[in-house]
Parts: sequence; structure tokens; C-alpha cells
Amino acid sequence: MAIPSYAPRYALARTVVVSFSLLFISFTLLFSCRPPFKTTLSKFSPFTTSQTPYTAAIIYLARLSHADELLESLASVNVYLPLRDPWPIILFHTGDFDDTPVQDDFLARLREKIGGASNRSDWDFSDRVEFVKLDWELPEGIPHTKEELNPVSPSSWPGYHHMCAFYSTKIFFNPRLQDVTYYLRMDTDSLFLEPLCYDPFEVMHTRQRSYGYLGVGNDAPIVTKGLWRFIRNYVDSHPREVELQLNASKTWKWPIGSTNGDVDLDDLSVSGYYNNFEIVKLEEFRKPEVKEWLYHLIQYPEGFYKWRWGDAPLRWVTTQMFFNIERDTERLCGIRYYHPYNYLEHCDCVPLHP
Ligand SMILES: Nc1nc2c(ncn2[C@@H]2O[C@H](COP(=O)(O)OP(=O)(O)OP(=O)(O)O)[C@@H](O)[C@H]2O)c(=O)[nH]1
Ligand SMILES: *[C@@H]1O[C@H](CO)[C@@H](O)[C@H](O)[C@H]1NC(C)=O
Ligand SMILES: *[C@@H]1O[C@H](CO)[C@@H](O)[C@H](O)[C@H]1NC(C)=O
Ligand SMILES: [Mg+2]
Repeated sequence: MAIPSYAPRYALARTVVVSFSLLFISFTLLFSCRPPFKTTLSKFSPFTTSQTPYTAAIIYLARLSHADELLESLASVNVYLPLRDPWPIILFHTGDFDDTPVQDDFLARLREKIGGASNRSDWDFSDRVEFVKLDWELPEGIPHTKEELNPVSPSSWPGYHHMCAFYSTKIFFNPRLQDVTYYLRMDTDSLFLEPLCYDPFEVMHTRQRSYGYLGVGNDAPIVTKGLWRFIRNYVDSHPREVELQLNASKTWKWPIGSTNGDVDLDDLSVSGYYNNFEIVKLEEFRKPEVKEWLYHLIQYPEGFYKWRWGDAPLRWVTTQMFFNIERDTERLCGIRYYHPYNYLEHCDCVPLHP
């Protein structure tokens, strides 16, 4: 079945090919200078909390096999993203970019792509690129072969599953990001299409947001098996830390018909941010109560490695559980952006300081 271009394959992500009824292809899915002087500063100037210093980074999870599309994406960052400071561009990888000649070659190609070897401003951009290696190992407690584990999405196992676990949980605790206030994630297949009329980090910081996004879709039930029950159990055991917040939320919805057993929870999709672009204020995801939830997820490795729970729905669930959505999240408008299978409703670009 051909899926129309505005509909993702199951939405958020790549998965196994199943022509699951359209009903369930629910449609489209489509930080820090932990400011070292924060306390001191606010002591002296209590009315300028939004002026506290911050640091930022643009991050990718890179693969040498996708170097061409990564170069396109980086070129779009170079021309279209106006940033107050030349923040680092961190390319996380799992070993394929480890050798210096490979890195040098990639950076030379980047300079060639964005301008020409003698252009100093192109050097400035490529000088900001860093390579950071991740060690991905299958966790204890699950079979380490595909045959024994029998994952729902075998064709992408285990790389894609590692990616989901990385972006859902581990990213917040990565040592390179320890002193980064905000990260902006791009995927190798993410592209900016036109100039943006503001610096998105400045918007996040000025408005004191914890999570910035472009749109919301959902992941199909085939890749969220067991997730609703996992959430329900966690919420039931954390009435004060989590249930109170969800009860008060205008955006959180438990699946209809699930309480009386009319509907099998495994047949219901879970919403998710299109987080192939996102801005995250890291320290907000390191608060003890969030950490406890993330740790709970890690303690159930089948979630990521067998059932292929995605980082997109988990980002949605985590922000819903712990943030005040109206106060803490920002839909970043006016970003002309492309990622395969995501449908984004356009909203106009409004400069931060018109
Ligand atoms: N190093 C590495 N990176 C990966 C792997 N799988 C995915 N990624 C990266 O993780 C990011 C998300 O992967 P995508 O394949 O674009 O995921 P997706 O957007 O959900 O699925 P698509 O619909 O295929 O685009 C991209 O930057 C990928 O390059 C992997 O096995 N190894
Ligand atoms: C150098 O590159 C920048 C952007 O990458 C471009 O705007 C500028 O025109 C280039 N200058 C020259 C002399 O090529
Ligand atoms: C949340 O709402 C449900 C349903 O109205 C109620 O049973 C539950 O006690 C509430 N939980 C808290 C912690 O207020
Ligand atoms: Mg992608």
C-alpha cells in the first residue's frame, strides 16, 4: 500500500511493513553552562532571570553510511539558522567516525559543500563540528540474538532500537552535554528549507521553556505494544508525582474505553512529538522524579529492544507526566522544515523582538 506523502510510515518512524488498518495508521506523524553564576547573578539582579547565561549545542546522531544527507542537513543549518553564538555542532556516532582521516575527509567535504576551501566563514562553521563516540551495548536481561529476542521490527534491529533508547533516556546524561543548557536535535534526514526569523535558543531561554517542538503525531500500535500498560502502572504507583499532573493536564488523554476493558490497549496508538527536531533544556529532564521514570524505562529493556518503543512517543509521555505543557513547552512557529513522512501545519514566523 502506498502511503501518501503526508503520512508517515506508521507515523513517527520506520517500522516493519504491515498494512495495519488505516484506522491505526492514526494519521501522520509524522542543556549548561548550568549557568555557573546563576545563583550569584540572581542575588544581585533578581528581575533578570531570563538573562541568565546559557550554553547550547546542535546535536546529531550520525552514520558514515548517511554522510551525504548529513552534509545537506548541516549546510541547511549553516545558511538558515540564525544563532546568537557559534554553538558547537556535536556529531554523536558509534565508531564509524573514529579515525582522524575519516573526520578530516568529512570536514573537507563539508567545507566544499558550503562554500569553498578558501572561505574563512566556512572554516568557522566546520571548526564547530565535534565528533563524540557512543558505546552502544545491548543491555543485560534480554537475549542478544535476533532469533531469541524476536523483536517486532527485526529489519532495523538493533541499531534503530539503540537509537530509541539513546534519545529517550541516555541523552540527558551524556557527559559531553553535562554543561550544555539547551540542545537542538537534528537528524541526518532533517532539513531547514528557509531562513528562520529568530534564534530558537533565544526564544526558549527568554520564555523559560523546557521543551521546544514543531508538531505532534503518533506512533502506530505495532511499535507501542505494552506501552500504555507500562505507563498506567507507573502512574498508579506515583499518584503525587505523576497522576496529579496528568489529571490537571488539558492535553493528556487516557485511551477511551480502556478502563472498562472494551478496548485492547495494545490496539491504541500513543501520541508523539516529531522529535527529529526538538530543543531540550537538559536540566529539566534530570530532575529526580523524571530520572526515576527514565530509570524505570531502562530497567525494562524489552521496551526498546523487543517492542521498539520509540523516542517520539516517549518524549511526549515524559513531558506530559512532568511538565506543565502550557507553561513549559513551546511550539516553535515559522520554521520551514522537512523530514520524510512528517506533516507539519504551518504557523507564521514571528521575530522574538519585532
Ligand atoms: N549511528 C547510528 N545512527 C542511527 C541508527 N539508526 C538511526 N540512526 C540515526 O538516528 C536518527 C534517526 O534515525 P532515522 O532513521 O531518521 O529515524 P526515523 O526518522 O524515525 O525513521 P525514518 O522514517 O527512516 O527517517 C538519524 O540521525 C539516524 O542517522 C544506527 O543504527 N546507528
Ligand atoms: C563565504 O561563505 C559564506 C557563507 O557560507 C557566503 O555568504 C559568502 O558569500 C562566501 N564568501 C566568498 C568570498 O565566497
Ligand atoms: C486523578 O483522577 C482520577 C479520575 O478522576 C481519580 O480517580 C484519581 O484519584 C485522581 N488522582 C489524583 C492523584 O488526584
Ligand atoms: Mg528520520
